[in-house]
Amino acid sequence: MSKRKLSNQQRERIAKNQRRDLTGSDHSLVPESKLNGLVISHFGQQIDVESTDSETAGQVVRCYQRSNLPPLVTGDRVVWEPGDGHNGIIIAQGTRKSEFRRPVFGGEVKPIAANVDIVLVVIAPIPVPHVSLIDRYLVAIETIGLDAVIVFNKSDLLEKRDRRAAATDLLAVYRNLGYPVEEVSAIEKKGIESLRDLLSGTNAVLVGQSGVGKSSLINNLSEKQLAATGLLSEAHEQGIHTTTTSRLYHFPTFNIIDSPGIREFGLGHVTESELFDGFRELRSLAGSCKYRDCGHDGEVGCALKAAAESGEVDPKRLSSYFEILDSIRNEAH
Ligand SMILES: Nc1nc2c(ncn2[C@@H]2O[C@H](COP(=O)(O)OP(=O)(O)O)[C@@H](O)[C@H]2O)c(=O)[nH]1
Ligand SMILES: [Mg+2]
Ligand SMILES: [Zn+2]
Repeated sequence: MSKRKLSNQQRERIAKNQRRDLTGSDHSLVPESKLNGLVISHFGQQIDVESTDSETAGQVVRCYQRSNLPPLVTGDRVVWEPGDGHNGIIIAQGTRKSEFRRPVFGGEVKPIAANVDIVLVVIAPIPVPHVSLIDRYLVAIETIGLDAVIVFNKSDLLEKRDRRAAATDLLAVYRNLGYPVEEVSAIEKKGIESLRDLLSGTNAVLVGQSGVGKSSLINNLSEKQLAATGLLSEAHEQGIHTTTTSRLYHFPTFNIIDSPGIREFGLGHVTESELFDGFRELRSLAGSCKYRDCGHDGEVGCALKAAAESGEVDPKRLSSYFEILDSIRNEAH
């Protein structure tokens, strides 16, 4: 996608054209000089907007947003106007069908992608996955009502037997819960076809720790290099941040948003009852404890304790639930 400025000729043609309004508002309300667009990426004050109007569709123009608009994110539908020179100005935001959020330090909630319907939680043998991080993502996804898929990348690194065993155990937990699990290798292009099929017709966002291979997956889903990838630092086995902002990529049958890697994922905006519901296997146990105010902390007649003992609920998931519960209680103070 090249950044080109709209020629005067194009602008005139645009002005003459009847346009679709993708923000869902009344067509007649969009004045003629205005264009529909899609936020592709965001760098501080500057936002790359791709025109979605037929005449200029696909062209990306760097824009600023009117100060009365809320913060915009990748995937937002907008109405914009070509300005002087290279830049444009965003004058309206379309309604969001969905918004994938994560809180940043200090408890502030920050959306990272709009209008997505599926979230790919990417994990890998290295960096070693944290169950509680996976579960935090799943709670955030369940709370918003989006579909979650676990993508286990770098399957080429599973030659070592202990690593293979650990991965099998971990993935079994999520498979048993009914989450789709895709084992892939971006580098060896394994499992890529199946991932492509699963993505068909969706707007997806990739999330997960830095260094798991999100950008590499984007590059290997297509035939050409699209996203910058980072080298894993040998010493820390953590990814070097090369993706610093979310960016949307178009594929023939789907769209996918690459997001920057994160080390921590808080859930400041999630309530205790949302957390409970975010663990799908716990939902059916709501209200089944003997005491209404059960703290699920070893109390007599606790349904969670019983479910863990009978094997109905995975003990790893239950301890992850408690760990997150503790952290949201602490974040609330
Ligand atoms: N062995 C192996 N390495 C991979 C694979 N996918 C990505 N990597 C490496 O992991 C590192 C981080 O990849 P990157 O895509 O930047 O991760 P991101 O931070 O999640 O976007 C790079 O050195 C990649 O070459 C894979 O399938 N197998
Ligand atoms: Mg990246
Ligand atoms: Zn209980």
